[in-house]
Amino acid sequence: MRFTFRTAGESHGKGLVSLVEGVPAGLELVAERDIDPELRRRQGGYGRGGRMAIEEDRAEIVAGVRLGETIGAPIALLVWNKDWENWQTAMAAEPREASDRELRRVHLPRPGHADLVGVLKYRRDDARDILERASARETAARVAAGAVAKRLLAELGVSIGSHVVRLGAVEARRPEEWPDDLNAASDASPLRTLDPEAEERMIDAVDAAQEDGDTLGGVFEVVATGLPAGLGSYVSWDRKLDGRLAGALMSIHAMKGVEIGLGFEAARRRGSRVHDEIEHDPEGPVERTGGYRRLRNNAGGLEGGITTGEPVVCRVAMKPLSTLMKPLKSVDLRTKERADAIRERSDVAALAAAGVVGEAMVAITLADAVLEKFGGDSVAELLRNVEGYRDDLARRGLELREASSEDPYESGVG
Ligand code: EPS
Repeated sequence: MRFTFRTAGESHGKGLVSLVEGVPAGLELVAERDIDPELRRRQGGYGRGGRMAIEEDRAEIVAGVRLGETIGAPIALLVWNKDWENWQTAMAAEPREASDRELRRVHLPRPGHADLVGVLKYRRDDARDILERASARETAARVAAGAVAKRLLAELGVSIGSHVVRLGAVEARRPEEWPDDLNAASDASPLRTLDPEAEERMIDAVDAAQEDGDTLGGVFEVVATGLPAGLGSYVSWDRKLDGRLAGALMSIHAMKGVEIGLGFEAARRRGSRVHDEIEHDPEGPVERTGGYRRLRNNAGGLEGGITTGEPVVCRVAMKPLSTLMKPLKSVDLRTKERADAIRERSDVAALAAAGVVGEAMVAITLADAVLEKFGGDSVAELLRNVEGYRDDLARRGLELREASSEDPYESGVG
């Protein structure tokens, strides 16, 4: 069993569709309670443009759920675009007059956007055909699917949160005391950062970029806690969970880099300052790790592409958005003459929202790894399988065996 999803939908089309497969039967799922709050979180954040004042994203469940519970069938979710009202002619599915086709035509591709490469690849004359689907509006459908994954992971006691660690050149300090509920703390900040002092400078940076007709990117961090050791595998390249997480996160619009745990900093240090020493605590999380744990978590919760039971920590770099109110130079697709790139309504910074999308992609990847390891057509069956694994981990973790004096290897491995 795998947890998979697909989306369809254009930014100013009728709406977005999310088709989620692999969810076992018997999962309680209520759109207003489980999906809509996540969609609302994605719409927030300082630096967003006029569009978010138009939309009030909500998910309509059209298949796969009956009387508040999944039935094991594919789940279809719809998020309607309110802005569609203003685009019915330009974005109509039906054939239209030539003059209508000129409406909202885009022939000045933006450097950094999919506009030009899309026009070349799909043999379109109007970059509107490209940007409508390339738009980050699609991430609403990802967050809807991610909310289903989060609901499933919650059954195992796994939770996922995020926060902004850098916006442009402004770096946030890590709090001295980590909040119990990461999202409750970060959602309270307009930039979803845990450093109130950096938050002020981030707001100033967004204001300054806006004034200059410019945009800003940054870095957010996603943290998943409560995972058992043993998800993912080292045995084949495409089963390594760190690779799968990095791919899922890099697939989000405008993301340019992913670090796991210490990430690139690890490349600078000696091994002794990187690797996390192991200890055993019979009072520790025996059901998740057999009682083994780390004195720190530089590995970001993954060794050999497998969860260690420590929090999974991914940091993701987002480039500045490519729609600039003071545009860069480009080429007019019709005349091939040098011209300013198109200026479209857009955001100055969307990093706060990107963190919420990052949570969704991590949730989907982890839900997939959970189903891969434990299987189950119903939630009851899945949880029975999880329980069996946990009991075994706990039993083996607490079992004491005599160390053999004849052991030829001193390494303790063998
Ligand atoms: C986007 C441009 C803006 C953003 C949009 C992504 O939309 P519009 O062109 O309608 O002003 O608001 O993001 C969303 C609509 C959203 O829901 O996040 C782009 O070009 O990618």
